[in-house]
Amino acid sequence: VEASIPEPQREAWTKNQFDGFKNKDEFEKEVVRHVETTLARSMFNCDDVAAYSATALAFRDRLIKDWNKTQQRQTFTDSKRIYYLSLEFLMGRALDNAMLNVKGKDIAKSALDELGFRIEDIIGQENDAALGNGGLGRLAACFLDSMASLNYPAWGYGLRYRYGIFKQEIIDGYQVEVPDYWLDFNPWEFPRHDVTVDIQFYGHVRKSQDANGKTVANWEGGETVTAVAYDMPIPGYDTPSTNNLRLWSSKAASGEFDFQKFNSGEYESSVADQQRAETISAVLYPNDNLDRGKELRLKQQYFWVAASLYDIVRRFKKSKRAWREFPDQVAIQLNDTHPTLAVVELQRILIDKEGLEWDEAWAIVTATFGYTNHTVLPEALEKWPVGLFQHLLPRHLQIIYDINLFFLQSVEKRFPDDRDMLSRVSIIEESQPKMVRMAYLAIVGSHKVNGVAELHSDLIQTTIFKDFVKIYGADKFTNVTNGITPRRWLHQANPRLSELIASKTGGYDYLKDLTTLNKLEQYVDDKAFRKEWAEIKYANKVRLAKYIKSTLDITVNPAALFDVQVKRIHEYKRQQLNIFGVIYRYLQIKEMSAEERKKQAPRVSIFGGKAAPGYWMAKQIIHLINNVGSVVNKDPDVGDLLKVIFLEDYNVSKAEIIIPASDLSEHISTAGTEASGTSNMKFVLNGGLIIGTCDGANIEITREIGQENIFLFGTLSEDVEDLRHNHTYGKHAVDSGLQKVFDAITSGKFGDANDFGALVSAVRDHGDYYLVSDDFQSYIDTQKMVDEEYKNQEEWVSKCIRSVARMGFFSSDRCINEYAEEIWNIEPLAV
Ligand code: NTF
Repeated sequence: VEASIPEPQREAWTKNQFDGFKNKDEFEKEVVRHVETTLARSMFNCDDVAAYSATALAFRDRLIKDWNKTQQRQTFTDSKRIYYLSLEFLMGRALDNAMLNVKGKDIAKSALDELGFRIEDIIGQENDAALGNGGLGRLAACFLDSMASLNYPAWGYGLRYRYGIFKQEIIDGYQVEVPDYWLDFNPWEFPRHDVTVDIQFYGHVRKSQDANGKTVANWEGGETVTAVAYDMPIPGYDTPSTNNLRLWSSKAASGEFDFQKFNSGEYESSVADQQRAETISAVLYPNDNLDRGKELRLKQQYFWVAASLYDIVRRFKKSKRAWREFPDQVAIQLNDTHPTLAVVELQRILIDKEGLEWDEAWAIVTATFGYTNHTVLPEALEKWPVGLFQHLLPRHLQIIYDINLFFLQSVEKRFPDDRDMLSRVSIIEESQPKMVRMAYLAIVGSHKVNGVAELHSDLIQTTIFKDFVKIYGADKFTNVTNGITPRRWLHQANPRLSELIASKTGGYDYLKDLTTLNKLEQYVDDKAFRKEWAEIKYANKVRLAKYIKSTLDITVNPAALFDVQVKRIHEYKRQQLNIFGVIYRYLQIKEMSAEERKKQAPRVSIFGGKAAPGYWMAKQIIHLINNVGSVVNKDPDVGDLLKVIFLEDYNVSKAEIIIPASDLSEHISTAGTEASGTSNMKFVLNGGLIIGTCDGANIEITREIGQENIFLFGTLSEDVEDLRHNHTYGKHAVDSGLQKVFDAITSGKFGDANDFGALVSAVRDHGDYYLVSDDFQSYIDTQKMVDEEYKNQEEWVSKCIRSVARMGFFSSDRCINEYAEEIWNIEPLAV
């Protein structure tokens, strides 16, 4: 307000508004201007990188206009906002997305052409913003796209990691990790050096009496680190709404303390302080579905949460409303338990800083937060040692103890006869050492808890959070099945298919209401349409085949069935089942006569995905896949019948090439382990079929597209426990087909058998926790069905079209509307 221009001078501002380019010529002018002035280059030294930079800057200018307007409008109307707190945002590239969302890609394409560049090459220059591990981070990115596209006043809050998820190299069949320094040139972020928050760690709590004799807690001393805001514009599709993603970067607090150190000759230790501060936002933890409990991770969490809440509260206070109106203005969604400290921090602000009474404050807190659970895997549920909390966040630990005390008191009143209940639901686990159970804290501190697919939401209510359903009633728990943005995952990744769909459904409006895809169903029997459809799939496969040739120097036949499994490598996702199946197929081919071989359907098995650097078993799986590939791919008996490909460094931009090229994708987790999965949705939406287990969103995909259009197999989730029990008591013999696979591995056919001993014995000797042996036969049988059905291409393509037509439900727009209505109580605000 202090910086606003006085009335008489505003006219000069209004008449000089920058409007951005409106046509090709204006765009060209913008690009040339950026090359020559912003980048200080010329037509004599403009390479692809410079052309990318200038193009990005021109589109950025466009976005900023809408972004400013959107933010001004949100401030002016003082409407309720949703704040999405996520430690991961797996955004991928921004330029293509920005061009498509503002409908400027055609202009850019012809302009760049005239200036001497191919738009695909220019798009390819951008580094992925890879600030996430997998599904959880990509979901957050899809949500940002949907919130902006649906005009919800929404902000994302996260960390600005200097290093995103590592880059994966495959050397001699092994994964090697390379740091991902992605910030060299990032035109999409705006440093806000004026938006900073000082964050405190360690120290101690002093209690004193205020003027009214009330005890107040004061947290003082310790270390201070400064959070600096970096903002990224998030454009909506075909709307001026442009939301903000605010990422915090850490730097040393510039207090007098530093000065004294410099002056007193402690230069080195002063620089060391600086580095310690910068370490907080230096690196994304590379684990997917695993909690490792490192102190720096807890520091990251508090740093990010405290800065975000300070920002949110500061914004709320500008409106001068009463505190009890806070939940009418602010909704905060916790993406998993990573931001759960926000619950404690808001309670601390309200009672320690703003002087509210506990109960009044707590009512505000619980009305503000919602919590999304993304996993039931015990190793992924966050717990922090009480001692670490005491050391790092002493005041927060006190508040957690109080939250727990009041919670347990209320439980005891309602269930006086259930003696075990209190210890079961306590936020503090009475173990050695004692632990803070973050999921329980998140449940107690939120008004809604949701899972991410129907089966998963049922499972959390009947297993890990069962007691809380008894305590709070079923209404506090709900399901919001995940979704994906059709803008990136169809329109951007598969432009030709998008164009074909638009030509049949009446334009690109289907991108705003994905349920209108159902209009496609009437063309299933249209031969010409099917032919066009098949041609597009083939072209996408040719593109992937070229990519495989250029990166791995392996020739694959685009007419073969492309069978794809790309996702983080994890035992529960069972890439080992897939590769064992591939080995089985190979052994069968080897046994066949030349005549029999001719009848076989050729296949390319494509894998991709990163293993967490400390996950040894996952790395063994990668190694086995690569070794199998190097044997199979050069075996003359096999030829085109089978190729095994491991694509290096799977990420969002590679997914955009791989997914549209798949005929069959694998989503084969042990039933009950994959909370939802979202790539399953992407593959079907791009006209590929699925082989999968009855797990996560596969179940709802089946319900939507029909069971005749999906290849389901394997154990059901309700039977998993009994089967595991059988293994424990030795009541299971390894499947005979799988035994042949193991024999081949142990004979050294795929390299030193010792290398893969652990993979074999996990199944054979150590209880087969993921039920690979139990599901092997039905997996192989189902793959046989796939082979047969793929031979009938007309029927196969019909299935693909029908499936796509029925995928409307899986748009992240549907998903965000459900959150908005059921959890956030928030309305769209058109700009
Ligand atoms: C993941 N969870 C699940 O494993 C996926 O099934 C799901 O699709 C995504 O979340 C998004 O909901 C996690 O990454 C975590 F952190 F919870 F383990």
